[in-house]
Amino acid sequence: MSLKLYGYWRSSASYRVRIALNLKLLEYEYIPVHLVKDGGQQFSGEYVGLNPSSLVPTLVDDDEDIILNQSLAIIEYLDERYQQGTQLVPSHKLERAKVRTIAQDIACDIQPLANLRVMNYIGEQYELNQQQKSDWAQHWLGKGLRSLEQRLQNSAADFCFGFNITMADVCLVPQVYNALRLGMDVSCYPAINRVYKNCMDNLAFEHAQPENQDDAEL
Ligand SMILES: N[C@@H](CCC(=O)N[C@@H](CS)C(=O)NCC(=O)O)C(=O)O
Repeated sequence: MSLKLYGYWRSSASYRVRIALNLKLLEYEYIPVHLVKDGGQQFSGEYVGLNPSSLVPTLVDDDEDIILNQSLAIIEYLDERYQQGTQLVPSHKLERAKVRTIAQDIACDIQPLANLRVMNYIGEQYELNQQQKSDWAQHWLGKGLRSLEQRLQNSAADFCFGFNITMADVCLVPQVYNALRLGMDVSCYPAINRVYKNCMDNLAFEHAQPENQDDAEL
């Protein structure tokens, strides 16, 4: 198989790429990288050779001899290289810019603040307990979801942008998954909630769910 995805079942950035691969109808080999076991397999020499950032996901496309990190770059690469399946990034420049805005709101401004290495650092450095770390994550996630909800008022119907699935939805779903994992109530964000539910009715999203991965620990 020419496409290999290094990821972790609960990683929201890996989850984004799994959804995109499914929507593009692409087969791939999934190679789990356990973010906690053995002190974190993302720090192993073999993985660092592929991705010096020690973060998942990493996509390898043997056909093109390319190794990519950054979920948004991977998703755009897949969308441009493969015409099949759902078009994730619109061709029209204004629509494309809007889709990238929402995707980056999530991937650049929301998700990184509650990343494992950040949570570990604030926990150790400032001696925070589990509840305090969770409060931190919920604070930033709540702020992000509130602004996202406001933005979606102008664009969302069934999905973030009207009636077509885009990269924005691919990013939204894993972020909502994280919020639910933290016990947050997302029903107070009606547009986000509606889009999330519509996406979860789609098999491409369902099959990409963390609990449906081979490395899931249930
Ligand atoms: N901006 C990166 C973020 C990647 C990222 O933060 N990955 C997390 C999992 S969602 C990770 O590998 N964390 C491991 C760690 O913090 O040590 C992307 O979108 O791919």
